[in-house]
Amino acid sequence: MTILENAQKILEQINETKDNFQLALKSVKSKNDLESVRLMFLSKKGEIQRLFSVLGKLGPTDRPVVGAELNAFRAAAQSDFELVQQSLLTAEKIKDFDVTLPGRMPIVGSLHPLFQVLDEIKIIFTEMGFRVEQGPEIESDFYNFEALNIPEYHPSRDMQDTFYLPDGYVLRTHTSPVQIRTMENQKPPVRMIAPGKCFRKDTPDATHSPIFHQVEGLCVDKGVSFADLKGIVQAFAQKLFGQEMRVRFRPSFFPFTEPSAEYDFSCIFCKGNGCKVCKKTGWLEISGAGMVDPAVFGFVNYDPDVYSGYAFGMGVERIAMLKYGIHDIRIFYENDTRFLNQF
Ligand code: FA5
Repeated sequence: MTILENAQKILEQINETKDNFQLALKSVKSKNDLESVRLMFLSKKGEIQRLFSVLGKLGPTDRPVVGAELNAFRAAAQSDFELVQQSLLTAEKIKDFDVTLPGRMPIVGSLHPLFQVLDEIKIIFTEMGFRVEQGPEIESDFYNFEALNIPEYHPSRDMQDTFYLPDGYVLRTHTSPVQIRTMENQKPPVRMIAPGKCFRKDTPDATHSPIFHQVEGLCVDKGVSFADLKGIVQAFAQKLFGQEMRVRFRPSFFPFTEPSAEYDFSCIFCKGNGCKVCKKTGWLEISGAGMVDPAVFGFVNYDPDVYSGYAFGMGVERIAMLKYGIHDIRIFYENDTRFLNQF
């Protein structure tokens, strides 16, 4: 037989072996079948190796051509073999799967209690006709202080211990700057609330945290009075806590309201008798409030002879503490899942 005839013959044998291999692989039903295919075709004494051993009989021109064909066949055969092996393993695993085993419970998260309360607050106020506004947490000195009638070097700046940032910026100490931003962009009447994060260099204790949340409220229109403020606060407190919740107003001072007040909700822990949380007063301080100072209207071009308004800034953590009977504000931020899972 000539060298050329030899090459032709080996190529035919390769094709024949390919067909036989595919047939054998298709009929595999078990691990044993698969092992027989491996032994017959892919092992050291198998068909493919036997074909390699006759390569030596070929001349230098044919050997690389047939060799390449044989290498490609071996690689393809190996990969087809592994595919069948994998599907057998998977089928076996499914067969071994114990459907009577108890399932693993997925860990389901829930909204943080603070945000649950915040959602309730938003619903109550939107139902009473207030829009929800937002402002930046990094605020300019102008919006956080100046436009709220708190000039530089004025002692009232010390009321809120501030985190100062470069270039005249601060971490906002309250949500009141959103009053200014809203009035700059809207003509009266205005009825808005602005929930958000605030930052102060306050030493953490049971009722103070350096990061906390407030909900600002602002209502400006013709003929708005302090009685409207008291009415809205009382309505809000009773919608959130029920009819038995009592509210008290105390005189206070804020540079951006005149007159100014603070209001407290009755302490639900001791029913007003005095305890550790309310510092024996029977009340928990919730908010600053007052009638918008005419000087503030000056910054936003509202005519104080035509319009009047009230504003308030409530502490959300304090409200959530009352709502859920929590004695220490710090627990909101500890990420303790034993606490969070209860909500
Ligand atoms: C203010 O922040 C004023 N901007 C509120 C205001 C708005 C007055 C509009 C008038 C008109 P004050 O510093 O009192 O006020 O804070 C308001 C409320 O935020 C407090 O009553 C309290 O509930 C909450 N609060 C203040 N500091 C903290 C703190 N460190 N941790 C938790 N809550 C706080």
